[in-house]
Parts: sequence; C-alpha cells; structure tokens
Amino acid sequence: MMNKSAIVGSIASLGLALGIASGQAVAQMPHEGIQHSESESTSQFERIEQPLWLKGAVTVGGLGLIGLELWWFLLSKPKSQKAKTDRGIQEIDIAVDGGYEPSRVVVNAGEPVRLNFYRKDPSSCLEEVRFPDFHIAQELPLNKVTPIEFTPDKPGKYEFTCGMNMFRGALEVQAANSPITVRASSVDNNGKASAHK
Ligand SMILES: [Cu+2]
Repeated sequence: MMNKSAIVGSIASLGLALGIASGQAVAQMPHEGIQHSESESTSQFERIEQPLWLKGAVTVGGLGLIGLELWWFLLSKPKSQKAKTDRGIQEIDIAVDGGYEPSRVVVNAGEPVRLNFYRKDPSSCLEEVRFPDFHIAQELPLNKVTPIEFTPDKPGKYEFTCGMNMFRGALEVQAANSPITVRASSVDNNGKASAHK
C-alpha cells in the first residue's frame, strides 16, 4: 500500500512537473518532440492571430466586392441607355460580347434609328441578331461594326435576340411627344415634320 501511494505520488508529481515543464518549454524530457511541436503550434497560433484579424478585414473587403458585383449585375445592367440623335438619326453602339451591352436602348418613335452592333464574341450563337417586330435578321461579322437601320413608328418595347433566341435585348420606343426634338434644319424630306416650321 505504501509503495502504491508512493508510485501514485511520484506520478502525480511527475505530472505536475510535466505541466510546469510544458509551461516553461523545457527541452530535456523524452517528450521533447511533442513539446516542441506543441510550443510551435502555440507560437503559430500567436503568429496567426494578427493575420486572422487582417483576414477579417480582407473578408469584409471581399464581401464588399461581392456586393458591388451583385449590384452591377442586378441593378446596373438593366439600366437602359438612350440613343444620341445626330443629324436626325438616333445612333447608339451596342457591344456584342456574351450578350448585348447595353441591352436596353431607348429611342424616340418616328425617327430613324441606327444601331451599331460591334461583335467581339466569336461564339456562333451571337453571329446573327434579329428584330422580329421589324422583320430584320442581320449577320454580324466578327470584330466588325454592323449598323442596323430602321424607323420605329409606334411606341412600345421591341425585343431583339440572337439567332437562337438565347441572348436578348430590348428597344424601348418612346412617343416623341415634344416638338422640340424635331429640328426644322435637320429634317429634309419629312413633310409632316417640316410643316411644323
Ligand atoms: Cu444564340
């Protein structure tokens, strides 16, 4: 019994000594390897703690970028662009690259429209653009600007698509309500418009 308690006591003291030793990282024990890796992992923990804080900042930054991307795709993209009128023609450039950009174009009714499709996408899917409401099906050669001209008479929303109806855009035709938009000087052979002067 005495021996047993002595053994228990020595084990306990050994344990205590080990505990202290591990705290002080004494490298004279047979547990040298374990203790070393232990202290190493502890120091790694300490070293990582600050980068973790930085990682938090980076994560916040990343989330901010994701938010910006979501905003770009969900809110910014459907934004329509108004064609600019130059010498009586409403003109706008539309990039064909994985879709149409801008995909929504606003024009006025009763005025000629010229849409300059610039196809950058080699995908055969986008080699043709169609305006079913205007009976237009136009081939778009790669890396070239292909103008498509027509005059939308009635206000409304007219879709345009690729040849397979996969990519879409829309032409929003607004009623040309204000007579200010009609400049007598730029109107040549439009009888109705010239009657305004
Ligand atoms: Cu297609």
